[in-house]
Amino acid sequence: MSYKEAQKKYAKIGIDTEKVIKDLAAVPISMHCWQGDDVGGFESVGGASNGIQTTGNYPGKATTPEQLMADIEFAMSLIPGKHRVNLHACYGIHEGTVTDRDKLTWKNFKPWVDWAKKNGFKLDFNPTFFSHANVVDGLTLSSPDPKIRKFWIDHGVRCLEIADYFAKELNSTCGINFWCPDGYKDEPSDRLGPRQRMADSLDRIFKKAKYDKKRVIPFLESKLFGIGVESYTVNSHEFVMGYAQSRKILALLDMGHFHLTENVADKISSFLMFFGKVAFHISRPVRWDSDHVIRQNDDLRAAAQEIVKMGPENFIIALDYFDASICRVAAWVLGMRNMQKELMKAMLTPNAQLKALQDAGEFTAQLVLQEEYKNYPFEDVWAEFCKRLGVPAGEEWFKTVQKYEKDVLLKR
Ligand code: RNT
Ligand code: ZN
Repeated sequence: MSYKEAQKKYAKIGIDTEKVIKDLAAVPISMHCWQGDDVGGFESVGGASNGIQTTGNYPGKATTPEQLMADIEFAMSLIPGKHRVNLHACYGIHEGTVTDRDKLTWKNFKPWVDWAKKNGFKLDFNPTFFSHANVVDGLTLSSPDPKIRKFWIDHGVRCLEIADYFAKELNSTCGINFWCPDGYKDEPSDRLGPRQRMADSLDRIFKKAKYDKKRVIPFLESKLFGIGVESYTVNSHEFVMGYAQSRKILALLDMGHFHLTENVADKISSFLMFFGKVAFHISRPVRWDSDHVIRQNDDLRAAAQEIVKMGPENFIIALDYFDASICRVAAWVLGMRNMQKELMKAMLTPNAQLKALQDAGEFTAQLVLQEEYKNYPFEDVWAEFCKRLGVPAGEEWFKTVQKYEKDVLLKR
């Protein structure tokens, strides 16, 4: 089918494909720098640890800031639209000796800002509460040791100030996500104490840091469990909901941080009602929080449908996965495009009509049409979208990645 024919077919069910193309182009996705080097960062050669791990050793990963920047630029050239880049504090750039996390400043991120300006990217940020010797007995901000807590509080303060620098320099908002791995492998005797210490540490961070409250948007990420911390996670879903709600910050939903039979998409509308905005880590858990590359599966479809129905402008959409067993650049491009494809499919769904059927109790018609609309000619609209934004529409993008892999990645 041609785009013109698809446009007519969609018009019959009340969908304006021109508007969809325009609307989708305006949705920025925050692309995670950490897919490029297996959450390694530039502080040590140790790799990811403390509640986070990657599997695989596919060749060609970025090991310097220049390589990571080049790979991100290349990946972005195959993704339609203009997007954001999500950095972690462990990606600070150090001349000679490494500045420790409690002393990081904007200077460690100036090269990233210069690069972002040159490429027209906006930046988001994350303090890094893992892969560090000061994660003691699996704890950071909730440690019973005041010295350890202070180190991580100082880190949080520094990071909010770096986020403020990003926001000012790039004239944009900057989302900053707090994820702490804190938890216990086995049944703790005290479940309350670590949570009280966590809340106190977070309060101190937000109180001490100087940042523009309008432009810097902090959120706290909840989690069910991690490898090695199976019995107790300090920042559980309930803790995060309570903390974020009472302190007027946002809560972040990660698709891999719930029981696998839970419907994460169902949580979105409640979040939106009570927080106004939702921060989202788009990920794909396979049997556990494995952070596989996102696919066009039912979970992603359901999340995208909710995002579109609730208004994409109310979301901070950030990808969070890291597969070290396949070409990392391909993993970025595929995941970003899959996210956009599902958003487009959701925009091409006549949601008002389906809602009316629900409200009228017409459940048979609702089911039939929900299924039939899935087979509408989405790919023709997608191809037109890609054409207008100057990127390949189909799998030919992968040939370009293969060439980059041969010419650049495999020569590292
Ligand atoms: C870990 C969390 C967290 C990290 C990133 C690197 O389970 O999902 O968001 O993946 O901060
Ligand atoms: Zn996450």
